[in-house]
Parts: sequence; C-alpha cells; structure tokens
Amino acid sequence: KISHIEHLGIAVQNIEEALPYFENVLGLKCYNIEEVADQKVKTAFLKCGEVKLELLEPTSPDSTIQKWLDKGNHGVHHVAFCIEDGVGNALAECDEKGIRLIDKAPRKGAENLNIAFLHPKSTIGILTELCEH
Ligand code: CMX
Repeated sequence: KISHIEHLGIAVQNIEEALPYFENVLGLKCYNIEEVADQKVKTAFLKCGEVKLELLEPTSPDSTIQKWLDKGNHGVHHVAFCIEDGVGNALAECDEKGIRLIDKAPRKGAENLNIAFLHPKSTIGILTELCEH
C-alpha cells in the first residue's frame, strides 16, 4: 500500500551547478549530499514539503544516470513511492500482476532506505522506485 510519494529522482550532470536553481530560485533546502557507490551516483536531497527531491549526478561514464543523460534525457528520472507495508510485499504483489521487476528483492539505497525498482517498460514508461522507512 502506497502512503505517499517519497521522492522524485532528478538527473543532473553536476549537482554544484544545479543546486543554485533549487536553493536560490525555488527556495528549497539541500540537507544531505552522499555518494551511492554501487549505483555510481552522487545524490543531493532537498525537502519540498513532505516530498523530497533527489538530485542524481553520475560518478562514472557507465553510470545508468550518465547513460540516460547521454541519450538526450534530462529532468525527472524516476518516481519513488513509500510503501507502508514493506517493499518485499509490494514486490511480490507486482510480480503476481506481471510487472517486470528490476530488483527481485529489496536492497539498500540512498539514505539507507530499503528500495527496489520496477522496469519502465511495464510501468507506462515511468521508472518506478518502491521504498520503505
Ligand atoms: N525512465 C523511463 N524509461 C527509461 C528510463 C527512465 N529513467 N531509463 C531507461 N528507460 C527506458 C529506455 O528509454 C529504453 O527504452 P527503449 O528500449 O524504448 O529505448 C529502456 O528503458 C531500456 O533502457 P536502456 O537505455 O537500454 O538502459 P538499461 O536497460 O541499461 O537500463 C533501467 C534501464 C531502467 C533497467 C536501469 O536504468 C535501471 O536498472 N534503473 C534502476 C536503478 C537506477 O535508476 N539507479 C539510479 C538511481 C539510484 C538512486 O536513486 O539512488
């Protein structure tokens, strides 16, 4: 069961260059910058009411984010939903409904949350992340 949108993942080539727009123009506050080594990204989190924005900067040319940017994409990369009763349960339910899972089991993501991704080819083109606190 989804309780709310946990965050929007936004791909940027460079966090330092992107932050002034979010902080000085939109007036949002960045409260954490961390590297997620296994995803080959640096992340910056901003609070936007209850929802977070996660800026994603590639840290390697073969980062999934770099590949996405190189194809001419930019902006919102994925939508992350917070699951009340656990990512494991939600994955089992999605699997049952024929949704293609990128992660077959929950794993640790940014901010040490349990997360899992669903493939955009079975989620009407929106790369979807499930996460739990
Ligand atoms: N949103 C929507 N569609 C996307 C997408 C995205 N963010 N990324 C890729 N796609 C589409 C592509 O357009 C492509 O479609 P076509 O075949 O019609 O061209 C298809 O998915 C396959 O894409 P690809 O470029 O061949 O890329 P890969 O198969 O190598 O990877 C994906 C795609 C979604 C499986 C991969 O990006 C993935 O595993 N993502 C989950 C992990 C992730 O995104 N990590 C970064 C964030 C980490 C964090 O938040 O901490």
